[in-house]
Amino acid sequence: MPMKLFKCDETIPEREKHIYIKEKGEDTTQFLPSAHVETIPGSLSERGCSYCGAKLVIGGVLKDTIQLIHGPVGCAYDTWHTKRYPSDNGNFQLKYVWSSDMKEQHVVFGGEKLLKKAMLEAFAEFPDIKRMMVYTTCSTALIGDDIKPVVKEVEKELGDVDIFTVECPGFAGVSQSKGHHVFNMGWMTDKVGTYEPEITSPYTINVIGDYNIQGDTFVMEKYMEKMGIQIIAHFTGNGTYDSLRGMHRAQLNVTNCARSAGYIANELKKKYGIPRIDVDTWGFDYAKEGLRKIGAFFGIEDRAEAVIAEEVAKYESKLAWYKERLTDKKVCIWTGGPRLWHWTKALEDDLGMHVVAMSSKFGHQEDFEKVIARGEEGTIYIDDGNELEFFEVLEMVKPDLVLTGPRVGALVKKLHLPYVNGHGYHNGPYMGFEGAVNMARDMYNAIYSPLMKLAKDDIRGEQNKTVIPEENRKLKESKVQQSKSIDITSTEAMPTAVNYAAVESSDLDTQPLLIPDNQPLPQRQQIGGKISAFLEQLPKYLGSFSTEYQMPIICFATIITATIAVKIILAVLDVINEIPQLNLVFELTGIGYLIWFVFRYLFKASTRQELAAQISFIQKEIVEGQDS
Ligand code: CFM
Repeated sequence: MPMKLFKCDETIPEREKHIYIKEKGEDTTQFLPSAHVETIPGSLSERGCSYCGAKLVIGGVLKDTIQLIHGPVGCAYDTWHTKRYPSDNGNFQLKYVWSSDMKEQHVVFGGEKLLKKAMLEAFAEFPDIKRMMVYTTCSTALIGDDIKPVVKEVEKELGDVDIFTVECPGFAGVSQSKGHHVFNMGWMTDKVGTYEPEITSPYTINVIGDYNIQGDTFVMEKYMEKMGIQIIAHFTGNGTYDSLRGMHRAQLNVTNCARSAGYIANELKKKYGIPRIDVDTWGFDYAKEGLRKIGAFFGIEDRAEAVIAEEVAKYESKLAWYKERLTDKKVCIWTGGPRLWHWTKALEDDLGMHVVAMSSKFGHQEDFEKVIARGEEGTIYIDDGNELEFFEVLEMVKPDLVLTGPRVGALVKKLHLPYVNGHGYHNGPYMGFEGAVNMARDMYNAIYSPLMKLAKDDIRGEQNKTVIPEENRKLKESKVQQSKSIDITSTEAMPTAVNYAAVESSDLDTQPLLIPDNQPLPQRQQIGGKISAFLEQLPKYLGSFSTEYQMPIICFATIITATIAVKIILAVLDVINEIPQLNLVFELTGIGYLIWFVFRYLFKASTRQELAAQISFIQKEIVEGQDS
C-alpha cells in the first residue's frame, strides 16, 4: 500500500490519505495523495491564508502600486517585505505598505469611512503614484464592509487614479491557493483590456507566474531581449499596473508557475484566443527546453539557439564543478507545490542529486500528478505536511540538505541539517542558466559549511561554560578533519563560491578564544602581554567605572560646585558693599518690587488665586520631575 500513516499521526489517521510513497511500477492513475482540501483539525499546518496568496504572492510584487489593506494592521505588516522580490525602481514595493488600521470601534460601527480616509491619505502622501490595490481581510469581510462603492467614490473624487479591489479574506479558501485564483479572475474581468500597450516588436509575449524572486525576472527579461521578443506584461515580477491591463495584446502566454497564474493564462486564451505554453525555467536542461519552445512558436529557433549557446558556454563548467560535489546528495523539498515538480528532475538530471521527500503546502492534485510522474521511486510525497511529520520524515530519509522556507528552515537548522531557502532563495536568482549555478553554489555552501560540523560539538566544559583544553582538542581535531574533507584548492576556485576551506584554515587559526595556546610563555612576554591587555582595556574600565558610580560622582561634583559658587557670591557682595550709595539703590529697588508684588498678586482675590495656582504648578513640576 503506497499510502503511509506516520507514527506521529496515530491520533489523526485521516492524514494517511495525504502521504504517498512511490513504488515500483505504479503510476498516478492508481494513486494520488489527497490535496487542496481543508486542513485536518489537530494537524499543525504550514499553510498561509487566502488573502496572503493574493497580496503577498501576486499583487504586492507590482513596483508602482499602493497596496492598501483594509483590516487590522497585522494583516498588512505580516505580508510586507517578507518576500524578496526586487524591482528596477528602487524597490518601492518592498519599502511601503498601507493599512486602514481597523480598531474595535470600526468593527462595531463599520470601517468604510476609515477606508476612504486611508485611501485619500495614501494618495496625498504619494502624489506621483496613481495606482492602488485595496484588499479585504477577515475582519472587514465578516462585518460586511462594502468596499467597491468606496473605491468608486475615491476614483471619482480624485479623477486620475485607477484602483483594483481584491475581495479575498483570509478564511475564503483552504490555503493561499484561493488568493491566487481570486486575484487572477478579478484582474481578468476588471482590468485586462483597459489599457493599450505600445508594441515595439513583431514578437510579443506575457510572462505569467514569475515573481522576480531575487531577480529571476531580470534573467528571463535578458533572454527575451536577446531574442528580440517584447514582454508586454510580466505577471507580476518587476511588473507595472498598467502593463498588466494590456495583457490582451500579447501573441503568446509563457506560463511558469501554473499553480498561481495558470488561471489567467486560460482566461486569456478563452477570451482573446492567446495560446499558452508552459515552461520550467529553473535548471539547465529545462531552461534550454523553455527557450526552444518559445523560439519555435515564433519561428526564430536560431535566436533561441544563439542564447542557449552563449549561456551554456558561460556556465556549463561551473555547474559541472558543483555537480561533482553534489552528486548522490539526498535532498528534501518542502515548498508551496510547483517548485516540487519544477526542481525534482532538474536537481537529479543537472546535478545527480536524489530528491527523497517532498511536501507541498497547497498544491492541487494536478501538481501531485506532475511531481509524482517526474520523481524517483521510493520518494515520499506529502500534502500539507505538519511539523511532527517533518521530524519523522527526516529520521526516515536522513537528507543531506533541505530546501524550504525560513520558518521550517529554523527547525531544520536546529537539527544541524543544512538548509537552503527554497522560497526566497539564499543568494539568487535561481532562474535560467546562471540561476542553476547560483542554486548549486548555495546548496554546496550549505552542505559543506564547517559551521554544521562545529554546531554538532558541545564546546561547554563540565565545571563551567568556558572553553577548556579538552574542548580545544576536539575543535582542533574537527578542524583537521574538515581540511581533509574539503579540498577546494585541488581545482579551479569558483568565482562566486565562498571558499570555506580557506576561511576555515586562516580564520580559525587567528581566533585566540577558540584555540588558545596552552604552552607557557616566557616571563617577559607574559608581563608585556598583561600591560598591553590592561592598556587595551583601560577605556573600557573607565567607562564601566563611571557607569557604576554615576550617582555618587554626581553628588560629589554638585557639592564642590555649590561651595565654590557661594564663595564667589560672598566675595562679590563684599566688593559691592564697599561702593558708596549702592546700598541705598538696592534697598529702594527691593521696596519698589515689594509694593509692585502686593498690588499685582495680593490686593485682589482673583490675582491671589492666580498666585496660588502658580505655586502649586511649580510644586507639581518639582515633584514630577523627581519621579521621572
Ligand atoms: Fe508559484 Fe511562487 Fe510556488 Fe507560489 Fe508560494 Fe513562492 Fe512557493 Mo513560497 S507563486 S506556487 S504561493 S512558484 S511564495 S514564488 S516559493 S510557496 S512553490
